[in-house]
Order: sequence, then structure tokens, then C-alpha cells
Amino acid sequence: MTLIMGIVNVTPDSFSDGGRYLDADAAIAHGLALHAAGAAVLDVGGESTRPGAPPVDPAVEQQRVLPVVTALAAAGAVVSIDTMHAATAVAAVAAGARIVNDVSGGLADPEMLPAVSASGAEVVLQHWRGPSTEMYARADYADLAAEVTGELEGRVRAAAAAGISPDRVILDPGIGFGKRGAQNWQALRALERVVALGPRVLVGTSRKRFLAELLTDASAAAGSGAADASAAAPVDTARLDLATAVTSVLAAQAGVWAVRVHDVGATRDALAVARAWSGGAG
Ligand code: PMM
Repeated sequence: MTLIMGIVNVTPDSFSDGGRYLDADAAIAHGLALHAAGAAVLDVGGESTRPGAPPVDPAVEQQRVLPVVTALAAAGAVVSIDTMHAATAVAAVAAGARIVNDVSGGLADPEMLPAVSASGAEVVLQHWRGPSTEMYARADYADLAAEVTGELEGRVRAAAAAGISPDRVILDPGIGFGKRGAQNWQALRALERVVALGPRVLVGTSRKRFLAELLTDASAAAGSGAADASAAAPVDTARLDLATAVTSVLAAQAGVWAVRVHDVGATRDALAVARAWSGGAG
């Protein structure tokens, strides 16, 4: 059964919910609500990874996330810490996090893999081609599926060399990271190949720009104001969450271990429908 990782961003500037949960109490309440709604893992992050976002000092990041990690872990949730900084990962594991979610796959901070290895935590290694200020410039692929799977295999080897066995590794193709527009659909079509590498796989499509682009095109194609300014109106969150629930089901069918989402309820219901369809409910 595909699990749900609920997103708890404690940031002023994440692209879809930045600023809403910067206050620790609000973030904790939000995390508990996602847990109650069916999230098996709560992913707490204190640094936005949105394209062009400035880096955050690890001390500031820790001030944001540690109270939230501590409270959610104490409440019995499985917590992952979304960070590229080894120091933050170590502090979060000490505060109760069980998974380190590094969008750079251990590439941003040379201390990360040794630190994770020593901590005993599990680790998400995401496909990454450089910091958010540079990642689109590096989004050139001759064969995206082969390059993403090959680079992820390289991260599994790097983790093993640091003493992290593949059963502690979770791979992620990194939707929106070093991939533009249609390249994200190519990465999703490559999910089965990523799953075939062996470790568990996580995928995060939630509210991402490629979905907004698709839905904008779909509205225009349906003739809803294509020729006027409303054609360029932003796609609202409810539509993005519906599209996210659909991608979550398709990812589940490709065999992923978990999907990382903002709207846990919508994805929980969509996954339940898919399970019933395939005879897995009740
Ligand atoms: N996406 C974001 C942040 N962290 N971690 C993993 N493993 N996979 C992702 O796709 C991912 C991530 C960016 O989204 P957010 O700003 O809404 O959290």
C-alpha cells in the first residue's frame, strides 16, 4: 500500500504555502491535522527549495524546524526532516526525526551521508542537478529516464560507501528539480525504472508548476476565455490538489512506496478508490 507523506513547511517563502506555518504552534497543529488525515510520515522543512530561493542559514533553519520535529515526534508521528544541511539533519534526528529527506541526494553538503550513516536514520536521496538558482540551466538531458536512473544509482552507491545500506535508502526522481515543463512528465514515465533499482521510491508532484502549466493549457484548450486575460489566471489550489491526487494514484500504480503531498485527505481518498478498483479494499 502506498503511504502518504504530508508536507509541513515552516518557511516564509515556499511556493504554495510559504508563510502559513512559520509560527511553530501553527506548524505543529497543521502536522497533527495531516497525521489525523492519514499521513504516515510528516515531512518538516525550514528552507524553501522553490526555484531561485536564497539559501537559509542552518541555525535559522534549526530554530524553525526543531520545535516542530520535537512536538510531532512526541505525538507519535513518523517525522522526516527536509534539509540539505548535515547539522540540521543530526539535530532533527536527535529531536526525534526518523528520516532525513535531502533533496540534493547528499550532494549539497559533503557531511550529509556520513552524518546520516552515524545517526541510524533512513534517508531520501532525490535526483538533483544543483541549487535552485542553477538547476534549470542544468536541465539538459539526451535520455532523461536513463540519466535520472543512472544518477540515482550513483547516489545509492555513494550512500553504501558511507555505510548506509540500500534498505535505509528511499529514492526520489525530483519532480521540478533540474527539470522543466514536459521533462517532469518524462521523469514520471520513468518511475517504474526507478522502482526497479530496488530501494523504496518517493515522489512529490504536489501543487508543482508543471501541473499548473498543464491545467492552464487545459482550460485554454477547453475555450474558457482563451483569448482574454483570464486564460493566464493562476490555477487555484483546489485544482492543483485534484491533479496531485491523480498523479498520486498513477505513481502508486507504478509501485512507489510513498507520495509527498500538501492535501493529505484528497490523496488518501484517491488512493482508496484505486485500491478498491484493484480489489484491495475491505
Ligand atoms: N519537493 C519540494 C521539497 N522537498 N522533497 C522530496 N523528497 N521530493 C520532492 O519532490 C520535494 C521535496 C518542493 O515542494 P514544497 O516547497 O511544496 O515543499
